[in-house]
Amino acid sequence: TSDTLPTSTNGKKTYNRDDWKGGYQSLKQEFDYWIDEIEGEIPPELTGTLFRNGPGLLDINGQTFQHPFDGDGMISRISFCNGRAHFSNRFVRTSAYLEEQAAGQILYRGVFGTQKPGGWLANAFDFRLKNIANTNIIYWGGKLLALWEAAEPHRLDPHTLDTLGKEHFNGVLSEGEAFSAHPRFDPSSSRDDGAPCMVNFSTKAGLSTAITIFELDDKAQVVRQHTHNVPGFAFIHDFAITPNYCIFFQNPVTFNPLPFALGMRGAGECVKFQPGKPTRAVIISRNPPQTDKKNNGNYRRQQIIEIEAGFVFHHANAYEEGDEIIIDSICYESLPEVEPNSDFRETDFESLKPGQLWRFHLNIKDNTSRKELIENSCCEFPTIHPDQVGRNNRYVYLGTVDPNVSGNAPLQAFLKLDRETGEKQFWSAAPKGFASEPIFVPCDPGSNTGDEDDGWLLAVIYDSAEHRSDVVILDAKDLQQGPIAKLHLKHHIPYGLHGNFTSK
Ligand code: 3ON
Ligand code: FE
Repeated sequence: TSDTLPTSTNGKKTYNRDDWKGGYQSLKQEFDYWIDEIEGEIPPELTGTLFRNGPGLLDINGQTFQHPFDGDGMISRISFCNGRAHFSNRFVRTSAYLEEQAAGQILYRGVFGTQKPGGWLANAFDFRLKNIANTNIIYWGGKLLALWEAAEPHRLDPHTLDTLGKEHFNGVLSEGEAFSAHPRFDPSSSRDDGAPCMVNFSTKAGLSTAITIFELDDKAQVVRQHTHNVPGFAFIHDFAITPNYCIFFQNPVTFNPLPFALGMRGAGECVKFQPGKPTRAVIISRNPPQTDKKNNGNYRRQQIIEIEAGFVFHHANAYEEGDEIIIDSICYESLPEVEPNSDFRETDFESLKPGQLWRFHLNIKDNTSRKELIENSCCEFPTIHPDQVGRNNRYVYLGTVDPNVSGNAPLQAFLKLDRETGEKQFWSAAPKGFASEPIFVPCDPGSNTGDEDDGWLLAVIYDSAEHRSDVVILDAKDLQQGPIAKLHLKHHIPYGLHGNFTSK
């Protein structure tokens, strides 16, 4: 029953799977209200808007999606002003969302195994991609954009959250062209006289993979774009930047499109991890050729260093130090294959390998590398102070398991690591609370002490005891004291993926 928490050989079990499962129910309703159930106090200086994205639907009329990553994108918006907070959520009106809602059934295959009803015959040779806009949401250059890595962004109205259409950046992207869900924001770009710039990428995978890098100025105009070919198939979810480089990890995977073509599996389920095989760190210069002295040719410098990294989705940050690029990444020793008829709601967490935070030192002078384990506990969703992107960051914040867990389990806590002193701080929502990506919000510049951890950590917690979600505000200087405010929503928010805070 849900009152007793069974223990495992692997330390303590701090959750019940049935409790966890509740966070993967669809949220079909759209809300718009001032949050009035608040424990603690919202800091009056906290001003701005937290946008989050994630799968809001996990089924259509009871036809369940095979995997949460196939769920339609739903935007949650929490606005803070004068110590009050307003909540609103809207589904991204992608064309496929509208069609499927009108039909009341699944009409598209999903990348992660969702099939149209009717068996493989009904799915074979249907290569249409459903752009579900479910992975991230950014506000940049006056545009609010919902991102999904395999196709173009959807633009939304920041006030009404209405979907305005697909965004192609004045024809830079073609119809259906990929634009990753993990842009990085360079706080100060030397190519733009120190102005901030957004860097993103797309991949076009085949026998070799084309990686295109886009740099957008603060008006969301693409000001630089270059394409590079790397040998072999690549599945790249995230990347990292430094002032002079973009760094991609090409995971050791193979891709066999046959089961996808034949209607047996989703495209993402045809990606097979190759345990023990090296990862290729692909380092691409952000500078135009003429300033790249080490490169005599007329192409931008590109370098590949082989490392042992397992499988990587997310990077925390990267920076340059002498001849090295240092990059911190969440690595999985192995990645389980998704079985076609398995149900993600029955995930056996303990049988899976945890994601752990590793540091890689990539020596670009002699093409060597070394790695060190930074954090042994299972973690995901690393974040840092936005001003430290591409620079040496002292602090990293992560979603993690309860400190009593060794091994793999759902995220229930937040962890702050001090890379200078080695100090760790935790706050755990176990046993009933389940965590998601934390977002670091720097304090108002006026009240700034100048410390890198002067700010708040914002996150959505699913409270399984009440089957609703809370927005928690933690003091980033002191996670251990617990939330300084807990904002109780009137409903749950299905476990999300990524989001961003804007003070604009
Ligand atoms: O050949 C390509 C293979 C492929 C996988 C074709 C492709 C471009 C269509 C493709 C598509 C990839 C896509 C659409 C990836 C989408 C990923 C996504 C929506 C989310 C990834 C999330 C990653 C993590 C680590 C999430 C963690 C979640 C938790 C810890 C739970 O709260
Ligand atoms: Fe991601």
